[in-house]
Amino acid sequence: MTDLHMTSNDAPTDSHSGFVAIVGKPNVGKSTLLNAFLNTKVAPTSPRPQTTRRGVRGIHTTDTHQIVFVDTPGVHKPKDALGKYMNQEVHAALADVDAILWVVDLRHPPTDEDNMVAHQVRDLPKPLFLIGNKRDVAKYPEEAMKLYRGLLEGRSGDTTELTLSAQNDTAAVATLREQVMDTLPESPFFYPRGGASDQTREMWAAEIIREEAMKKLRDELPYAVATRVTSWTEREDGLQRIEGEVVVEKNAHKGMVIGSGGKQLKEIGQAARKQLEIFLNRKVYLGLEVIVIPGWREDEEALRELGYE
Ligand SMILES: Nc1nc2c(ncn2[C@@H]2O[C@H](COP(=O)(O)OP(=O)(O)OP(=O)(O)O)[C@@H](O)[C@H]2O)c(=O)[nH]1
Ligand SMILES: [Mg+2]
Repeated sequence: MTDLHMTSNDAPTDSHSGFVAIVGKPNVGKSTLLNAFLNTKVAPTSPRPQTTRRGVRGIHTTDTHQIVFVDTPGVHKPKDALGKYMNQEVHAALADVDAILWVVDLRHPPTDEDNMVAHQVRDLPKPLFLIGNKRDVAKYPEEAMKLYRGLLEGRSGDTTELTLSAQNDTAAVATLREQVMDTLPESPFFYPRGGASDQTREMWAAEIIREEAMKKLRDELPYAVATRVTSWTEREDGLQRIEGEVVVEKNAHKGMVIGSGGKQLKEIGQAARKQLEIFLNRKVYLGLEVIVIPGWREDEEALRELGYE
């Protein structure tokens, strides 16, 4: 391979590259699958639906191929401006990609939300993978798969089907990644080698903090919270000093996030710090503050300010 000409972004001249959307209703395991494809944590995951809010790109590069996976928010009936933005992210991703991974949850039969996804993907003339996820905990995976397959009836393009566990099946995830790679068109690479994501480190860390907040908070609160990183400095001894904000909609929510004696905010901060330390492989100091931006979920300007644009 020594005589291959390299393009400016270090791809061989016969490279293949493209965008691949990961879509599906909330909570089916899209972000878990993205992280498994990349063997690292690019996107937040949690047991709560609607964890992902923006399309996050995760990049996998080999000698000759580059897949840009686009993780998307779960398709649902939007209740506010944030929800509308989330569904728009799915639309935008689907318009721009070379292949589509539709993830479904094998534990349950299809719902209206799966139907909404099926409508969006059925007639797109792109390779489609129907991925039955959570096979490890599904009682009737074959029966469920049959019902999901039924939602694609009449589709004319290529469809590949498989079932797996994004959480545990390392080998199946790697095989799927190879299959996806085979669908990519000839093209230069879109990103330099070495990067796993298109996010800044600040956006990524803010998502880890939000993941921990979503896991700990109850009722409506997980959905009323946004996070951002306001400063990140590196000390000479390598310690990463990160300051972040947890944004809530109302004054009444502030105390609920902080918890009595500050206990809950502390727990959120500790859990987020642990994750950051693991993935950065550095010591981290994480300072968190709770601030109020009234009604941010319905406020277009606030949404933009919080990175939802
Ligand atoms: N048992 C099991 N759980 C899984 C599997 N894949 C994902 N999960 C769990 O399912 C939950 C949702 O996973 P996510 O990856 O956040 O789902 P998502 O589709 O990205 O959800 P949204 O971002 O809300 O649309 C988490 O608690 C995951 O740990 C799997 O293969 N098996
Ligand atoms: Mg997600």
